[in-house]
Amino acid sequence: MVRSDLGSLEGCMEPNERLIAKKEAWAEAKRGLTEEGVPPDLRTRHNRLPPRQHLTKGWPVLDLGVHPTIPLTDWTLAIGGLVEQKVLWSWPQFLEQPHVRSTSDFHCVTTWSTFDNRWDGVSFRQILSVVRPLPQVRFVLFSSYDGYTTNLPLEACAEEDVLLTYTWNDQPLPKEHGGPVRVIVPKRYAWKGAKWVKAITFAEHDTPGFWEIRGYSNTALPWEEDRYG
Ligand SMILES: Nc1nc2c(c(=O)[nH]1)N[C@H]1C(S)=C(S)[C@@H](COP(=O)(O)O)O[C@H]1N2
Ligand SMILES: [Mo]
Repeated sequence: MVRSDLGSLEGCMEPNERLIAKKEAWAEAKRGLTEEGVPPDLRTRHNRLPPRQHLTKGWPVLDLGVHPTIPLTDWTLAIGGLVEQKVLWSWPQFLEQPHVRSTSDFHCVTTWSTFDNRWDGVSFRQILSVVRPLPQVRFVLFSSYDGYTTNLPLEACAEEDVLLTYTWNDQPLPKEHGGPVRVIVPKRYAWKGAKWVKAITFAEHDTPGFWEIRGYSNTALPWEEDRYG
C-alpha cells in the first residue's frame, strides 16, 4: 500500500491533527454502525436518509484543517495516468468544457447529510470522453492542493452524478468547501469527493487514499452503512 501523507504546504494552516486522530479512533471503534443483519427493507431508504445519518442544516465544513488558497491564475488540473490524451487544464480551459447542472444529496461519514444540493460543473463522464482511459484502467486516484488523496473504482466515477463542481446552490463554491473546484460523488460517503482537486490519475491498480489507509472503507457506500474498512 502506498501511504499518502500530507506534505507541508507553504502558507497553509497546519493539518488538524486532533480531528484526524479522532476520526481514526472512530474507524477503530467502528462508531455508528448498526447491528449486522438488519434487512435492507427495514432501512431508511424511503426517507432518503441512509442508515444512522441525520439531516443537518446548512453545510458543515469537514477536512484536515488546511484550506489552501489557489488563485485562479495559478489553478491547474492535471488529468493523466493510463489515458490516450493527458490534459493540464488552466481555469479558462476548464470552463470551456461542456457543463452540466445536477442536484444531489451529500452524506458525510460523521453522520450528517444534506439534501438537494445544486451543483454546476464538468461531469466525470465528460472527462472520460476527453482523456479516454486505456482498456486496463480500473481505478482512479484524486489528489488535492492540501495534500489529500482519495481513490475510487472507475465505474464509481463514471456514474452520471459525479461532477467536478465550482458552485453550490448557484454561488461560487466557497474556499472552505473546496473551491475553486472539488469533486462530488453523491453515491459514496463525502470523503470520496476531493476538495481543491489538483490531479486525477487513471490506473490499473488501486492506491488507497488518506482516509482509506486510516481505517475507513475503500468502497464507502452510505446505503450499506459501509463506513469502515
Ligand atoms: N482535499 C480534501 N478533500 C476532502 C477532505 C479533505 O480534508 N481535503 N475531507 C473529506 C471529508 S472527510 C469530507 S466529509 C468532505 C467534507 O466536505 P465539506 O467540508 O465541503 O462538507 O470532504 C472530503 N474531501
Ligand atoms: Mo468525512
